[in-house]
Amino acid sequence: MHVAGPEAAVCELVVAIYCIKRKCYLIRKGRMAHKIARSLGFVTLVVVMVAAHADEIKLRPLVSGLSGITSIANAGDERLFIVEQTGLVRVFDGERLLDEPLLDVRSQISCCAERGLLSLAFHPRFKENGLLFVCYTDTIGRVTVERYQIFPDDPNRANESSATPIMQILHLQSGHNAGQLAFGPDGYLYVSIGDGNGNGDAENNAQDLTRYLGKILRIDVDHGDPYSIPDTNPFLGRTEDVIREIWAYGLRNPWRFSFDRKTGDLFIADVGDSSVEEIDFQPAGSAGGQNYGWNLMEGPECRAGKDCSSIDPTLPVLFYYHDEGCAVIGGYRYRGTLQPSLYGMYFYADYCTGRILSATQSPDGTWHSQLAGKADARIRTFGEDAAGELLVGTEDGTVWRISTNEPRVRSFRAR
Ligand SMILES: [Ca+2]
Repeated sequence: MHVAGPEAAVCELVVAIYCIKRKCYLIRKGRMAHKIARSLGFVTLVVVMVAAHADEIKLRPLVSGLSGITSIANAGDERLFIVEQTGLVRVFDGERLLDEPLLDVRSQISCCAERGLLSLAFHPRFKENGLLFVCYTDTIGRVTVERYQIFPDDPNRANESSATPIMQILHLQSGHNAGQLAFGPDGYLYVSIGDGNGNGDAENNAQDLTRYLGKILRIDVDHGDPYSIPDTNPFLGRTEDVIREIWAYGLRNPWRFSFDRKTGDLFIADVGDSSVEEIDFQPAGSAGGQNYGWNLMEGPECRAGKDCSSIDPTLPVLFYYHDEGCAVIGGYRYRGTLQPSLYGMYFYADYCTGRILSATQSPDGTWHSQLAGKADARIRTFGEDAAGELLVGTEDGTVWRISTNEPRVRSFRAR
């Protein structure tokens, strides 16, 4: 697969302009045009156009008119499943937005601010077993993971009577629910849970291995009732009373995380407190157990008044300060085929500024970001379609496709 470097974006269009008797002509045939014009004795002006940015992207609206979008998922086919924070999962079948939702949990949730219906993940063998998982804040404030099964004779409807609670974690504060679900390349379900409070994690949940909050959890939903703990979970062998579901800890509000569909690497976007937004990286094959530092550290720095010498933190690979935004929204590493110049880049965004950044890894292992584009609406989430093309979901209820130069695509509006 071709991996484009920054140089791939330099546009080598050369335009020759020549003038005869006050009439000017423009030849777009590149360097040859310039040569011909000059050989004829014309005065030429050569304009070399360089793309304004190495990998500038455009957002093309695909579906609009929905309510605030928190998550976009695919089930391995042409459909997109769009999660509305207020409790509906809407179905875009590739041609139109269906009137009937896949699922309606409006009566089961508390909403909104940072609560509500937060994400959706299809089982890796969804085509065979029809299982899907949602995460929402329930009416008493528990971050809840629930399993549903699709109707065998209606693949666009989940059977609400199949609802099976998987996990309910009490989370009394309205902020920092996180609530991302994603299956890893190991087939286990990963769940992100925020630190549970907005005051610098005053209860020290994120560093406490006896609490669920401020963590990424990993569970096996194919065994046990309702799940089992994978026997390779990092804290399984501890004799202390630790939460055995914990995969990684020291997180504040890991609102969105994703796996690289090609390599299995894990990218965690942890929303910062008063100063730093960060992206954490975990290579595929990691044994887990990373401490990402919160609430002793924020980004790469030890927080004022904290003693960071007691921990061995895994530092973020990317971070930015609040003069450039307010809250990081994690995206995906692009592995599609329609935008070859973007291949291998990790995309993420800032909620307040709408800035979309693309990150690449240097041969020495360090990561670097560049501005790739900007949304006029507040970005809540990214998504991937089945082919790995990237989508953006915004607070105004629009799903956008990320593209570079493709022609304008047809867009649809919810009724
Ligand atoms: Ca951190």
